[in-house]
Amino acid sequence: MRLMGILNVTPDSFSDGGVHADPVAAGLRMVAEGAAWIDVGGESTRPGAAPVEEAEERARVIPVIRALADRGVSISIDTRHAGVAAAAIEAGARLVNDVSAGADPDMFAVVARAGVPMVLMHMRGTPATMQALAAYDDVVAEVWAELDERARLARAAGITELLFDPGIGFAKRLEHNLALLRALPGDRPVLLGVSRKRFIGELTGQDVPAERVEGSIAVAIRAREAGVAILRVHDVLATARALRVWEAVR
Ligand code: HH2
Repeated sequence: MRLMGILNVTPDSFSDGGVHADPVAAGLRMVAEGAAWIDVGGESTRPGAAPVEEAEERARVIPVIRALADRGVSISIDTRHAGVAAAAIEAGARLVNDVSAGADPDMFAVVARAGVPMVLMHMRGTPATMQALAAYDDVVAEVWAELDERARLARAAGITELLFDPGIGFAKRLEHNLALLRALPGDRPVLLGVSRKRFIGELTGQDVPAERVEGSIAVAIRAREAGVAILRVHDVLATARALRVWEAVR
């Protein structure tokens, strides 16, 4: 399992918004700590977050991507906007991570033309509306079926390499998140993001995201057991250390 370090270049992300005085240094540090990828994002997708103008998002992420890519770092661009994805790829990004799984009508074409892999994440609605849409009869079946439908469209547009993400915390309540984590599929490449998320706070009684590291690591071990390909984390060093011990014991 590879680790993907989260680098939010936003003023309002739920956990690390506004904290990186020097985002390039923060990205390089996560690589030194064991991250194989750095996921650069310029728009918060936390529940209820306000959308960002595309020009503003681009101005936030492109200089950081260029600086890190020039230093040989493998960059993923976390965006819902095809224009931002295109500019990020031009600046050196090698993976597109789209929490809307290609809702922008131009997204699949941009990714296909660039020939880079894409992460399709499950969500319903938008970050502003999603929590009201967290109603499922069979969350596991519905989430993976909805992702399969997005994958069909992505492949039809010419994208050949896909990763799948059940979208923990996106239009999901606690029981939905837990059901999806229990039933992670072993038959396809999965990218998972659970780091410091609200459901961990619900289980441990922690409102402050930075107090959710231990719970995040518990899920990291579950992800490793389930064969997850890439785990998206804030706490690279702590997660890498925990996994190293788990690997040795196993
Ligand atoms: N979670 C967040 C953002 N992007 N991408 C994928 N593929 N999977 C996730 O679970 C995921 C994601 C939300 O976390 P974060 O980036 O820390 O916060 P914010 O959206 O507030 O910037």
